[in-house]
This record gives sequence, C-alpha cells and structure tokens, in this order.
Amino acid sequence: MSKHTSIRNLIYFLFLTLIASCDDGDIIITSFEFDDVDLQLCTGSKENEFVFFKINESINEAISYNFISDTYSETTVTPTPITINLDNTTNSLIYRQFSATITADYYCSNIPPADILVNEELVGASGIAEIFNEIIQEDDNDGVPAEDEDINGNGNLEDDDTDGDGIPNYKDQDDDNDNILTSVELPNNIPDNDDPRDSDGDQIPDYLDDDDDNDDKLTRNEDSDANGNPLDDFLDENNRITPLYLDPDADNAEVIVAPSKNNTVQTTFRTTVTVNQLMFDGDNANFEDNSFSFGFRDITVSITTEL
Ligand SMILES: [Ca+2]
Ligand SMILES: [Ca+2]
Ligand SMILES: [Ca+2]
Ligand SMILES: [Ca+2]
Repeated sequence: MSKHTSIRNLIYFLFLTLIASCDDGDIIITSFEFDDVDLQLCTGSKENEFVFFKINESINEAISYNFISDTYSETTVTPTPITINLDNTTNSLIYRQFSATITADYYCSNIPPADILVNEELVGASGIAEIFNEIIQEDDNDGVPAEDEDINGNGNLEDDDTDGDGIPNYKDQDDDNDNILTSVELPNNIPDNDDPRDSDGDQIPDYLDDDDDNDDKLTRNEDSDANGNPLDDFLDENNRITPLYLDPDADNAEVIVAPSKNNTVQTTFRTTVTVNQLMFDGDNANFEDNSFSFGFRDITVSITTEL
C-alpha cells in the first residue's frame, strides 16, 4: 500500500466517523468516568434547589444531579435516605461533554460562561436518587487526639465523660469542667515530651484534674473576679506570677462559679448521592451503569452548643 493510499484511507475513515457521529445526533455511553474527581455542591437558582456535580477536566465532561428539597441541608443528618424520582424538570441527572474545560462556576454562577459550548448532552430518562447525610467525625480539637480521650480504654468514645457534664471527653473542650480549656491545660512545655502537664504531681493530668494545685479548692472556684476564667486571678495583681488555681499556698477564698456552658465541636458531615435504576432513552437504552454513584462530599463545621 502506498503512502498516499493509506492517508486517503485514513481520511475516508475519519469522514465516515464524522458522518456517523453527526448523523446519529446522539452519543452512546456505556459508563461514566468520574470516580477520581471530587463531588461538589452548589445551591441552584430555584428555592431549595441543590446541584451536585462532578467535573472531569481531563476529558471536558461533567455530570450533575439537581433536586429540590426543603429537608436537605449539608449540616442536617438524614435519619433515613431522602429518595427522589428523576422527573427531568426539578430533579434531573445530566451528563455533558463540553467544548472546553469548565469550572465549578459553570454550575454555581447564575450566568454560565458564554464561550463554552455543550457538545453532547445526555439526560437521565428515569431513576431514583438517594441522598444520605451522616456525621462521620466529631472532635473538640482540644489537643488530645480523639482516640486518646478513650479514658476507660474500651474502644467506645461515647461512654468517657470524666466531669459528668454529659459530654463525652472527645467532644468536650473542657474535660474536667474547671473553666480552663483542655487545650490550655494540656501542654507541659517540656521539649520532646508528650506527657500532659500535671502541676500538682498527683498523677492526674491538669486537663482531667478539677483541683490543679491540690489545695481542696476547685480550680473553677479559684476565680476571684468570678468572670469564668481562673487564668486571670492572682494573689498580687501587680506582681502577677502564679495564678491562684496553681498556687497551693495562696489564702484566697473560694468563689462559687458554675462551669462554662458553651462547648464547640468540629463536626464533619458526609453526604452520599446515588442514582439507582438509572435509564436513558434512545441509543443509550442499554446503559450499563444503572446504579450511578456520585460518591460523597464532606464538610466540616464548628457547632457550638449551650449546656
Ligand atoms: Ca476533650
Ligand atoms: Ca484542671
Ligand atoms: Ca485548687
Ligand atoms: Ca477570673
């Protein structure tokens, strides 16, 4: 075969391919390639509308699922999954191929970029979307890793509550209810030594000790100005050296102060989105991925509760 013949054949082949794809007017997809990209979320233009989407930048493709729900929020646990039937209006799964790389703005901005064209589009004809939101992690960020707040060592973090305030230690910013945060009581200021500080040497680390100088006066009551902070109370305000709660020889009177009521927990929510029994029309009626998983999306927020 001459060089010219083979080039001509190639051109002919390309021409045929072009005809086939133009004539068809529809694309044939057997599966989607979005496993390795992050699930993203935007609020839609309609009230209570959410748009979950994944963008595969390397192939200029994206898949989205938009729905309307007055019960879904990223920070609300769904006791049972929310299920919604696709209806192609307010609840749609849409796959698109673009002329260029898109960004999240394509879904999140009210005005989509004008210079990006949709080359191909597939809309799910029917299917059942399942949206599930759960808490996967809670931590008080107090400097003690959650697993180390398993005081009784039984592997269950929920039943360790040193100070009896109803909050398990791994979610309690002040584990001994002495009004000094664990994050403040923990450091021992000794380089290369991870042992928590124990000021009075009673083998109870300060962050779990409600009487840090062992003078039989509760730390939270060694708060002369009763402002809820024992760190700013000294025997001699001019020569501030050791706070009263760490000074066993100070003759300060006890002031009855209640434990602080506010507690802040870093909470990670995970939303998982799946569209089951997914069907397309026409040339894609034999689509194989009829249970399409969008994967999950995590969001971490600070939640402050009042005891
Ligand atoms: Ca804690
Ligand atoms: Ca303490
Ligand atoms: Ca004390
Ligand atoms: Ca004080």
